[in-house]
Amino acid sequence: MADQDEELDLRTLSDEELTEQMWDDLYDGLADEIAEGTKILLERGWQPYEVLTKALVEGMRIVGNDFRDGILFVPEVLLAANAMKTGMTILRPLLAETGAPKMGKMVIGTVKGDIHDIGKNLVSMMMEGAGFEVIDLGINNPVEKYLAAIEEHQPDILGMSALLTTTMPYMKVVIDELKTRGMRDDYVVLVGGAPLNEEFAREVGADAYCRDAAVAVETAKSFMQRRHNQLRAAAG
Ligand code: B1M
Repeated sequence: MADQDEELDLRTLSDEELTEQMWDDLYDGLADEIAEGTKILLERGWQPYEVLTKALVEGMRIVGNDFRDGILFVPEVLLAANAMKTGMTILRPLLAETGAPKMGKMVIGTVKGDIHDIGKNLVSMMMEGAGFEVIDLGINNPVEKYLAAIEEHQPDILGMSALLTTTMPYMKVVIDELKTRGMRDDYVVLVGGAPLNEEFAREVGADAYCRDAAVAVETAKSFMQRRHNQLRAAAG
């Protein structure tokens, strides 16, 4: 780790050293340094997605491990999350800049009782980048919020995120309500979050579990393709 008393010029570091320095800076919650590191990597020709995954997401994984092991606590993790968001703010327009035709519409939100939003925000960004219109409901969403957004925006896809084993069962509450109202088959339901897996997604009645943001994009695209094919077959 760099000597805290010395002013470290991030530009003098090699790509590998800079990436490792960014993991340290994320760990220390240094938002300005993360912003600078993100910009430097972009200037050096890194793809936005590469900066996101190799510098930011990997740094957050390290933070997550030490949080789990009781080395870091909530205030420190909040600072790390804030630093990560600073980097994501720079990457967001670049990831969304593909100019792809609109692929479909998605409503997404973190479920009730859960305030984790970094992963969901990443999914939103990547979906926008892939040409989806995204309506992001934020965190801590009760079933009523999802239903109101579905009614208002008529999306193709409903996405739900949960990071806690205590909140992930709430996804079933939302899906069951859609079933009760006879609306379940009108939408593709995709779920994600670190504690989930495919089996859980099947059990709660989702269409698919998405391991990460890239998988979410691929899964959403393939469901949209299927929808278009079905509509074409029905029309002709
Ligand atoms: Co929380 N936290 N946290 N936390 N936190 C975890 C989740 C935990 C695993 C840490 C640990 O113990 N190792 C643990 C959960 C344990 C469990 O349930 N078994 C935990 C805990 C216990 C808690 C509190 C209860 C701590 C406390 O208060 N004692 C508390 C709960 C608050 C609440 O929600 N009610 C809490 C609070 C917090 C902070 C506020 C400090 C902060 C959140 C800040 C924020 O999000 N704005 C925080 C953080 C940052 C974490 C860790 C360290 C990092 C999460 C993260 O952002 N990862 C996390 C440890 C970990 O996951 N390793 C942890 C980076 C992100 C890019 O990955 O979110 O997995 P992820 O998203 C991925 C995929 O999962 C997927 O794609 C994303 C991008 O590739 N994905 C989707 C996610 N959502 C999707 C939706 C989709 C598709 C894919 O829809 C289609």
